[in-house]
Amino acid sequence: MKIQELLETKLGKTIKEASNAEVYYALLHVVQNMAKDKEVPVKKKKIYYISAEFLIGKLLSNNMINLGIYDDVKKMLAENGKDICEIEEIEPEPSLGNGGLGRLAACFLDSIATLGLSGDGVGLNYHLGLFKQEFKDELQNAVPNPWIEKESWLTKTEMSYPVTFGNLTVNSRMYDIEVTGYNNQSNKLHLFDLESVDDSIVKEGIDFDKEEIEKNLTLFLYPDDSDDAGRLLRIYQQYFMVSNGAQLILDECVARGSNLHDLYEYAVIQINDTHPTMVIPELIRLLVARGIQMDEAIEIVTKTCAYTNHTILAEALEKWPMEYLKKVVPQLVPIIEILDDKVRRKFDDESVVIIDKNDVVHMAHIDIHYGFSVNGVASLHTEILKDTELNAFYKIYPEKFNNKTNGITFRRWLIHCNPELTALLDELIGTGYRENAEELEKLLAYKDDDAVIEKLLSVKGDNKKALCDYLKQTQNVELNPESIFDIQIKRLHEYKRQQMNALYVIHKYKEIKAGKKPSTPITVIFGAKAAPAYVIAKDIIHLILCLQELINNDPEVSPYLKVVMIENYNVTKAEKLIPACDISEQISLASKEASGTGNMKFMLNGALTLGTEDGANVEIHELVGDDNIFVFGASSEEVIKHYENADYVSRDFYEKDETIKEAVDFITSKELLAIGHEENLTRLQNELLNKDWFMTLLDFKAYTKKKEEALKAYEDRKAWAKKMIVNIAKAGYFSSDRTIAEYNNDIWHA
Ligand code: GL9
Repeated sequence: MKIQELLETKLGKTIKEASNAEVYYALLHVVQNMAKDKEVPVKKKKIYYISAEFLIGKLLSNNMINLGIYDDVKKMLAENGKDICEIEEIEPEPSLGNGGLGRLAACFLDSIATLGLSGDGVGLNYHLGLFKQEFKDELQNAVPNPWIEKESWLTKTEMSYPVTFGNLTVNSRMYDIEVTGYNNQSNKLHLFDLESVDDSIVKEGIDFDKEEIEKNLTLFLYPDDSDDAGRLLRIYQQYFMVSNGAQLILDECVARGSNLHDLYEYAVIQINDTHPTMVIPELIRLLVARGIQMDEAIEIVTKTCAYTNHTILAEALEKWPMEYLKKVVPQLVPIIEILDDKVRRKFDDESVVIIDKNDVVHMAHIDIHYGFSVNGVASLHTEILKDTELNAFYKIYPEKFNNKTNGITFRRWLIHCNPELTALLDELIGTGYRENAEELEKLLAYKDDDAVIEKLLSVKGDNKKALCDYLKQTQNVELNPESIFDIQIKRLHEYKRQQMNALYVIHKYKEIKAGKKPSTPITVIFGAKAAPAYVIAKDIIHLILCLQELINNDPEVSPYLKVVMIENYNVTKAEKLIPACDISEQISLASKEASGTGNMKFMLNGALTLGTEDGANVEIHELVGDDNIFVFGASSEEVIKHYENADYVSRDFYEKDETIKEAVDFITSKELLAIGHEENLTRLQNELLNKDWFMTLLDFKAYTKKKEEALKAYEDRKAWAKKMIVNIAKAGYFSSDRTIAEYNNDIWHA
């Protein structure tokens, strides 16, 4: 049956007569069923990608693109008076992730299916998501983000497992989301949930009783962990996720013919950061319960599990006090003790133990000793892991360490979000790049073609206009599409240095006030959520919102400079921002950003990177060459030395440099204090002066200098467009299809 007929049968009326919402839900069902028909039975080995986050974004258009029906449906809807963009707006965005790590997991599922591999995601079904960000009084306000509707992409399954915490046993419920591959089979994302969860316990903002585990277990991703109850809740969540995952994996492998002694021939489990680490002792426990000897169980699990490290920041290398584990998962404690004991017998090195002398359990150490692969997510990051952070482990297990530079799916981050650029590429180089991303290189042939340059600039211009319209509608801000769009969108964290960009804005504001006007107006756009317990991150948002208020309402300045902080930045907003960007801000302190993936999305959409030699920026730089990127700042070696010698003193930079001093002083100027709160602004200023742990002032001068260079380069439109072409042409390397092919060749062998 044709899609129109299927839809109209489902609707019980014609598409013309139906509302946008009715069409959306009817399409959802039709597309969901088409995806289900594409599921291919597994041969033997299956990949299980287990992760606390899956930042999947809206699914309708993505699935239609992957199923190859998007263009037809769009046309058919238009013929019936319906605009596909308006129908997309109806879909709520699933709120199952926070940042790059979660979005990476989503891109990976897309590529696993696209490459025809059999691989499912395993995670949790958070009812209220991360949180929804609202701005009030120039401050971030966190409220619940309910996203699950009666009819949704989630399919309730028959699967349910018992999970025991101390003396409480709960029964889970598994929900599935179809994961479509581009022109290929589909896999599944399994999200575990608890039917007794009750959102009505959420009172003020996102506050709730953290001890009511049966009611709160799957309410929020990353519940506040600033107290004991919050930290315990995170362990409850993690164990719930991995115990369900482990039971599912064993059942499926047995059903496929495994005798469990050969589990590793039927399953490979990729552990996404340390949140799912307890899957290792849990699997060991379950194997022993099914009659396998402890030593053999440990060996089987070690051959089945592989670990990806996503950060060198201590906050994500989780460590749990043994007393917490004794409370939540007493059944794992004897196993973790055995794992620790084996390590202690083999290695006389306190830095690699599992349970340290303070009775704290190092989750990453479990992954490294009892997994067969450890990978970083960009070349520089993997080198830093080997040389410094995980050096003691690298010496023990050099063969386990490998790099897998991150990637992004071009289906969402080009074909879907930038149809105009996609059409231009199709016209110039054919459609082969859609399946073989390296074919984008063919675009290089057009570097000196004036007609192509003209078209490319006009596509960018159209995308900027579309963003202006969207922001006018959603945030009531008026932007100039002829200005330079300088965009920094990512989680808010001091290491990512949104505060350095804000100091630049101050610097520019002061210059304009003093009569030095930029020849092309500049629009600086930020989008970021701050963890609700991260005080300085929220102060940085406050500063940006105050600057937005001050600058946009100053008739002397606003024709030349505008500042916008996007409210509730998410995947859907990223899809509108990235195609419209000129300058991609990737300004983390070198050594701190493991990879970054936004940097890749911007490059692919023809933005030029202004960045430090950090994470995958290093690889972008190598690919495009010095002339097509703006690189600045201290190197990772210098930064690591500063930390080792503890010799960075931010106040010295402040005292020695007038520009820095002026910008930092302005944070508590009468202009900003008239708009914002003294407490927040003073606290942030003091942090920069007395601590500045991520060395903002160290790189500030180099940053402003490089940014001026980029702004100047923008004036020569033709030369700029050539740089855009090189960036797009070289972005093929960053397809997640390449990354997943590497995971499969080197680690999974599925
Ligand atoms: C992150 C890194 O900070 C990013 O640099 C990296 O690109 C991604 C994906 O590998 O992983 N590590 C990490 O803990 N997060 C990352 O984004 N955090 C969250 O997403 C919460």
